[in-house]
Amino acid sequence: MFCYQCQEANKGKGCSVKGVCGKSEEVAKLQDLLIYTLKGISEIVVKGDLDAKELGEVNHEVLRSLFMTITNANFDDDAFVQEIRKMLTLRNNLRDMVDAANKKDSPNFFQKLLGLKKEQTGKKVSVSDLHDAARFQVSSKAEMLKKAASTGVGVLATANEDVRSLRELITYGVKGLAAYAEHALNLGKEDVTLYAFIYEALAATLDDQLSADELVALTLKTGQSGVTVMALLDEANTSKYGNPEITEVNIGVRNNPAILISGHDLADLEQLLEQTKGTGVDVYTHSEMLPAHYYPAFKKYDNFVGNYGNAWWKQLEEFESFNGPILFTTNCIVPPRSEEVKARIFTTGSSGYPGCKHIKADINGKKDFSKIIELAKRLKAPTGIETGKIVGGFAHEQVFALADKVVDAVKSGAIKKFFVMAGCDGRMKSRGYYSEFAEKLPKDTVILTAGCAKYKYNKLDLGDIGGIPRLLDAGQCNDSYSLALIALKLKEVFGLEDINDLPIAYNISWYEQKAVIVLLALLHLGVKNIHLGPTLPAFLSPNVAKILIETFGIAGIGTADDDIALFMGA
Ligand code: SF4
Ligand code: SF3
Repeated sequence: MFCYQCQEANKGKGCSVKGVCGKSEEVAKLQDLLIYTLKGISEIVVKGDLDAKELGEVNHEVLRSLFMTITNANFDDDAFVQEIRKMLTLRNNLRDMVDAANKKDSPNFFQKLLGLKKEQTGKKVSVSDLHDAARFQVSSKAEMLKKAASTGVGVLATANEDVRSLRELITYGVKGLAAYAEHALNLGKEDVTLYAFIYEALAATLDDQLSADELVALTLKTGQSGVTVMALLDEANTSKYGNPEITEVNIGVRNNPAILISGHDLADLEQLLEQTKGTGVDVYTHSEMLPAHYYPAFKKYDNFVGNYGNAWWKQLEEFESFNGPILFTTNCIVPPRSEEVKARIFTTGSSGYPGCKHIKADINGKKDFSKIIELAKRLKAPTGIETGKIVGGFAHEQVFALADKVVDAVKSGAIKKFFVMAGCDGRMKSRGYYSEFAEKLPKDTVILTAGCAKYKYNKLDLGDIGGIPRLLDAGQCNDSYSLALIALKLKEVFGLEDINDLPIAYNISWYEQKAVIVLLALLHLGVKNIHLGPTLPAFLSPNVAKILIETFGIAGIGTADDDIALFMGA
């Protein structure tokens, strides 16, 4: 195996035996083969000139497959074997469609099934001209593992380190994009241009004719789709659940049995709250589900008690003391170390863990959480680990409502600078930098945050500036979109030409591939001089890193004191 897609890649280079995340060699290989299959599907769609609008099931399964390969989302080898089989069947059907169009005979079975007209079924492309990714065939798990280990499949299949770096940067951005698109889809919103882009991007990663410059251009285009998908998800969330508003969230516990819901999927949370209401079972959010408390629609549930614990990487201890069942809707799962805790973990959507019960949706998208609720009733109430409240809900509409106050504070000099500190948290000790940075920032600065990065400083007493809290939490990592809208609004209010003329500095922490799409989206919006830490991605080759540094002013981090001095212009 070789994987270097996340910030915790072994020795800052890559995991080659077992993932630091706990991913086994087998799962890593199956993930590689799944991605390879998706690349083959993408090539057929692109070369066959198939219209993504007509590919409903394929589009949705491609999102799901990509999401399954995001760091800490799914560790279940059987789930990957099944998904590879499913995607190979869909891939072969697409190939048949293109083949049938070539032969100019009547629509084949699958075309009829998809209700496609003859002229929609693609252009002439010979199957023998297609890449191996569009043609290989395996069926058993052993065959899959053998294929995955062959040259040509994994990350190292691309020999040139710069081309490899760009291909992987695009692929990881596409993974993040797919995750956000799946959340939007779960709320009934989709944008076919995003599917078309995913096919274009993944097909391009197989194309040896593309120059490094063309791949750089595609990387920036990935950022453009990142903005589109975050806007789509924002619309999906706010049209269904209302605009996030200033909210105090309880971090203590009550004395009822309870379920802890983790991950990012609000549609799953809604179903869980509906099914637990009136049962005597409480619901707590974990990690990235915290911002759900900010949405008006979830405030009507009396059993929606508060947020338990901290960022994902502290879950081993915190799940022990929670005592009740845990439902993962997405990443980040840490392999449980005791059978007792494992028996309390359930997964749904793209997440999975071997031996943990996985809850699937029926054809109407309905999920039956009764087994989790029944288990909760038999278990003890959570043991409190913290008390008090934290405040959040500063997504775009809430901040716009405070715009006059914010603008006055900037004009009077009460606020000197904003710091966007969005992104992810992680296990590395070096991330203590972010707590120190937040704590040491001058008192006339405001932090804008989103994502699980916030857990490094959201329980510090940072105070306020004339009633405006010094830490404004917009929400989940995808709500970084809100931070971009806030920046664009300030640019408009201050009549500036360039977003980079605002008194906003970007000090972003990353871990997994959703942070990659957020970063690319910010670059697309023209944001420059983003500092990225705690380390630059292992998948950036020196030359690709140089392009990002020279074109966009991307930089790493130093010490908190030095960086504050640098940002404040001392
Ligand atoms: Fe290593 Fe990260 Fe890949 Fe896991 S996801 S195998 S920790 S690089
Ligand atoms: Fe966190 Fe996994 Fe990235 Fe959504 S939950 S930000 S790391």
